[in-house]
Amino acid sequence: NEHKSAILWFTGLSGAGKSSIANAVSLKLFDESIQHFVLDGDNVRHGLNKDLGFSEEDRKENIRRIGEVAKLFIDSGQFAITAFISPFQEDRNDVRELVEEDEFIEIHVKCSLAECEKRDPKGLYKKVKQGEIKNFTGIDSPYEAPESPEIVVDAENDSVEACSDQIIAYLREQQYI
Ligand code: GGZ
Repeated sequence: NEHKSAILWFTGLSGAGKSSIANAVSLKLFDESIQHFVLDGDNVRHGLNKDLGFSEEDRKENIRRIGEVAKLFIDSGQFAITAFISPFQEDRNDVRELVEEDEFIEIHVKCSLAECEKRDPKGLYKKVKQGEIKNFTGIDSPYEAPESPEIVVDAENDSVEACSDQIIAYLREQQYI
């Protein structure tokens, strides 16, 4: 289908809902036959980036490689949807610089740490409390919220469905799709 491709760059805390919302957006694009691919921890951190951990340096390299892969998808005419914490503004800015100005859409999946800890979908915050995981984002590793994201979704109060609708509406308004 006719569209202008871009990177939909999700950023937010662990448990905020990045992957769920990214997958909901993916379903909606699929329904309209719009080519795209979702990059997330499951298909990147276990393969291409399995040599990387969660130190500041490794997170930086993680994001750099994901940015380069996302750019390849744009070059192939597809949307790249990325769902990583990507905690540092500088690293996200570096990815923005890789592509044309209108090809990077930064999406803040906003949800408070308290709510993420309460949801704890993978039991990771519990493990952090028990001292089993170190350098966890939001606890003992920093998260820098986006300074000027194209989109902010309120993942604390709005449903996955509503957040994904908001993103699709943006893509229509800005005439990407
Ligand atoms: C943050 C961690 C950590 C630490 C393991 N800090 O909720 P999840 O499980 O599925 O998402 C988190 C994922 C974060 O990987 P990213 O590649 O998105 O991070 S970054 O962009 O900062 O490079 C979490 C799990 O991996 N996880 N240890 N210490 N999240």
